[in-house]
Amino acid sequence: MSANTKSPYQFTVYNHESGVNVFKILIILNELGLTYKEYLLDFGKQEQKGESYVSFMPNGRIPALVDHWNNDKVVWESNAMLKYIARYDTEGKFTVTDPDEQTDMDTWLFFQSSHQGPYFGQLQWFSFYHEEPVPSAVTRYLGETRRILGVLDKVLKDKEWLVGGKCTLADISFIKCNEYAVRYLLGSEFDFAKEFPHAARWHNALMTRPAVAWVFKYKAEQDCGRERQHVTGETHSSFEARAKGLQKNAILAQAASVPQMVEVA
Ligand SMILES: N[C@@H](CCC(=O)N[C@@H](CS)C(=O)NCC(=O)O)C(=O)O
Repeated sequence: MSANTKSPYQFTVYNHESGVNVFKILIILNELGLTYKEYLLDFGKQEQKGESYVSFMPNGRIPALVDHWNNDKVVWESNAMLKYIARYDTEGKFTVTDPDEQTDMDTWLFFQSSHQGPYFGQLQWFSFYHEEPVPSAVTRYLGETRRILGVLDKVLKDKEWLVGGKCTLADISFIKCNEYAVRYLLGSEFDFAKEFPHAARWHNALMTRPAVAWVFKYKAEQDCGRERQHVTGETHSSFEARAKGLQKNAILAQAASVPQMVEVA
């Protein structure tokens, strides 16, 4: 990659229609009004494992970020990306200055990437995608998912946000996996507000932020229902055929308006 200081947008965000960890990246970029363009990798062609992508993203996964206004600096691991992007949060809207609070923010970012992300992800895998049923794995990860929501609920009992009395990178890092767990992983009987009232109040406050609402709406259009395939039972080929046109429209709409955030009604 070569430096491209002339790029009209600052970042390229490597993404996939179904990407989960990319939500937080799009959210912070929109919250801060930073300019970006997405590059959608084709997982069907295993582009994420291809030589050209892996040459700068050794883990062969999404998301990844290239900062064209900083010598095409590459950043990956979504929470490292959040912290990198926060360099451009000149007003410190989503960061904290007190060193102890900075450590607390890092603690939550590490907890998210070492606990919430992997455990919720394994619950998704064993609930919907693993070839043969493994009930003990589902039980294990269901227990962990509830336990993690319990940890959040407990700390949020006495405070509105995780760190520093305001919404920070730490809060943003949890949004998408919690939303997915509440909507799909924990089943239709699950009552978030009843079981984890403090975590539910915090999550709902995050979801109503305009940038968050915009990213969820935008990603729903981009994803075109892929996330719901396991619920609707739609076959892969029928999905691909239906999604092609819709995705094209969503991407064209986005290309026409990058890098702004549109108002969500
Ligand atoms: N810890 C990583 C997780 C990255 C990750 O698991 N990405 C998934 C999609 S959300 C992926 O690229 N899967 C495709 C693959 O494994 O080939 C992060 O937070 O960025």
